Amino acid sequence: MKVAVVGATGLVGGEILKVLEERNFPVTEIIPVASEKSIGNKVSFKGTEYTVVGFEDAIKMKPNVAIFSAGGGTSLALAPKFAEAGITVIDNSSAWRMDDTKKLVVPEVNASSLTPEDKIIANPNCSTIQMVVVLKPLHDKYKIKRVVVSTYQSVTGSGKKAVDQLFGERAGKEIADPAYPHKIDLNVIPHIDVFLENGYTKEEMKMIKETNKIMEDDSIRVTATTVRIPTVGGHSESLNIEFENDFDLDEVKSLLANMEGVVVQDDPANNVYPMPLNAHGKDETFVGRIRRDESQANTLNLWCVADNLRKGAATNTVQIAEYLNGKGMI
Ligand code: 2RA
Repeated sequence: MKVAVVGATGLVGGEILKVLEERNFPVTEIIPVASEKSIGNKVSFKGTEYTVVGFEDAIKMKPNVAIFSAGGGTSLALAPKFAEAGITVIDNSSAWRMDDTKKLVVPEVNASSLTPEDKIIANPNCSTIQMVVVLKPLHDKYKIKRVVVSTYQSVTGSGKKAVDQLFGERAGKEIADPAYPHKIDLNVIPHIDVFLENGYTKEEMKMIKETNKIMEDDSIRVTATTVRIPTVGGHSESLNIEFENDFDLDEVKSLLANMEGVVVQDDPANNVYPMPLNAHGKDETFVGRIRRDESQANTLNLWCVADNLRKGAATNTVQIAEYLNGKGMI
């Protein structure tokens, strides 16, 4: 497989290269692609140095698949050009996610919806991905009515500039060009992406709309509050889930334990629960603090954590490529 990584010099691009390498995706050639200013730079993959090329050259090199992580504008402009040349695009930006003609895929949940005709495939938002892998087995069994989610999101979700802001502040440096409108070290910012007219942020609305699309069920009601915290290991989420039907707590734990990509870490007596420090660098979504909401019937509380650069971005895109390759679609 010839694999183009568009945005190869960014935080997620670097992670995609790492994940392709670690998961032994059958790569014969990596084509690192980036904007003008990075062309000619070197990127290393499995001990070989590859030169970063521009978009036009990348298309001429005819990769089987192009994994994009270069922002919405780049995706809108360039993904169709790759697709027209017969190259399957897996896109990590928000550009195509809510387009009715494009699939929005979390492989453990809805990969089976993919067909060879899908030439631009959207990768969901990081905070949505880890939530839906947890919701899926529970929805199948008890039918979800409503989800109330509050997130605690890592600064890595805002890119390198935000990581530099956190560590710069921690080192007592003056930050000339901060990623956030406030200090992030020793702080919590209830504001991710831009505010919309309804008072929610775009990140919150992504979690709502994307969940309905991926789960193929608009009847699931979702409400979200998304919050940035000064950590780098991954995103954490508190989920309150109301079901149509009653559930058994042990059965809930076993459904989650049997879900592909989910690991249950739930032993409060021994202080075992998911944390970003432990999820960092891992591909799974970790779930714990699983308990009944005693204020309401048929309702569950839990806590889930995943590395947002891995399962929330790079790993999910590579898993889509693995699925397509396994089915002979690329
Ligand atoms: C964030 N969801 O964490 C974004 C990244 N895609 O800010």
